[in-house]
Amino acid sequence: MATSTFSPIKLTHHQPLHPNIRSSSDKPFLGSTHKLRFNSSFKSSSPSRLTRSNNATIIVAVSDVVKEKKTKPTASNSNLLITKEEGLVLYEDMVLGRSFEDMCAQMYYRGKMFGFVHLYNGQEAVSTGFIKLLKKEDSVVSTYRDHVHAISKGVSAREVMSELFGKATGCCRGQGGSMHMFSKEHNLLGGFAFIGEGIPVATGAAFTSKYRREVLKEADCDHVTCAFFGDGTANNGQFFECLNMAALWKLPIIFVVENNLWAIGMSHLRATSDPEIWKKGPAFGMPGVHVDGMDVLKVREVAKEAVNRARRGDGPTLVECETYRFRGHSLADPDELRDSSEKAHYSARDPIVALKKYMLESNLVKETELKAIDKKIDELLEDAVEFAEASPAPQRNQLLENVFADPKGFGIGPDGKYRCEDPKFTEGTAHV
Ligand SMILES: Cc1ncc(C[n+]2csc(CCOP(=O)(O)OP(=O)(O)O)c2C)c(N)n1
Ligand SMILES: [Mg+2]
Repeated sequence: MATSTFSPIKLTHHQPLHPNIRSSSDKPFLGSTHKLRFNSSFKSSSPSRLTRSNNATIIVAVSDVVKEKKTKPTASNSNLLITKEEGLVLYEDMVLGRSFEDMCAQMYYRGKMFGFVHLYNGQEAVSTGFIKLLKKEDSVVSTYRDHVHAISKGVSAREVMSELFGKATGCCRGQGGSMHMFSKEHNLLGGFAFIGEGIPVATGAAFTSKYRREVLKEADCDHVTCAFFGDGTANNGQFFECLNMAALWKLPIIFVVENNLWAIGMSHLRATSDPEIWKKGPAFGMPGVHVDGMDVLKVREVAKEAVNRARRGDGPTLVECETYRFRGHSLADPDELRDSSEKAHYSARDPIVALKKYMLESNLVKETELKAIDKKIDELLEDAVEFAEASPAPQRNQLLENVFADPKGFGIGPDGKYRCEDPKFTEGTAHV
């Protein structure tokens, strides 16, 4: 049994949680200053390592990686965590995500989109930190807060904006809308409106990769899946069922909890018996990691380890990213429940500002280079809006497509014939 190889969890520098369930602003929740680190015992569970790691402690949280690496005396820029090129990719992706959402808010308030729209502002370091490490063949499963995951995975801003406008050129031909971004081409396996719904889909995708590699003998199939979901969702039963299956079958999956401390208006501390979500990893026999989700470099370090672990065939990891959303739950939420001091605390830790500061202070880039990226993104988003605006609405009969795999699923009409055989039905003009 995989679980027998794990020894009890031992945390260092563990800060006790606030015992009360008052405002989470009383004290920083988990405190992103923890200095817990990956332990080498979790780097591989291949048989040889397993024997050696029997007495080792599974470590479960992270990481003042950036700070620690910076202090190492090395030549030139080699002490930095990223190269210039990597830094620019991260910066561009985060600014694109943020600016896309700001543009989306403008368009929503101008009546260009319908239904609920949930923005990702503030959480960009998580999407960018993980997804920019993935290959195209790797899968991402998101939630209803999915625009930025889609963009990080390579779906164009045009296609995402068009989808939001409900246009035929959207990534789901206008049939999905804000909460259901999907792209087969980019292995974006969906945004999901029901919380927790994506977790089993992600687990299935990870099972597919393992099945292809081990049963169908596709040796190069080392694809991994990242499942993103929130703190509130981590109280849902599907999460636990999938942790169990993923650990049992050593699936190549990373469960990424974006703990923004709130589930709509419900504080995480009030709703969860043990708010440290990462602890559930070791309980199921996989590493659990807590990371500062406002720091893209830290997220990326953790993500690298977890992705490599999955790719090597060593199994799943649970990563809890402590983050914050800078806007209300959805664009319909006046956001009156959260303390202004809490909001101020996290907005001072804006992940984009932090990365920019890091790159400038380490002389990795020049301000003009970053400004050029900002400008490029402004233009790209203007273009995305124009494209969405000018795109056609879907044909009415499209409503009947992609509902059932077998069109006979539409059933038999009052005339005793299959509805799908009536041309008016497929045109969308039949009375049903
Ligand atoms: C199965 C199900 N139950 C309830 C809801 C209503 N609901 C929508 S969002 C949400 C809170 C989710 O919070 P969290 O997982 O923390 O994600 P966040 O919105 O913070 O990103 C709930 C309960 C739902 N969408 N699906
Ligand atoms: Mg939440």
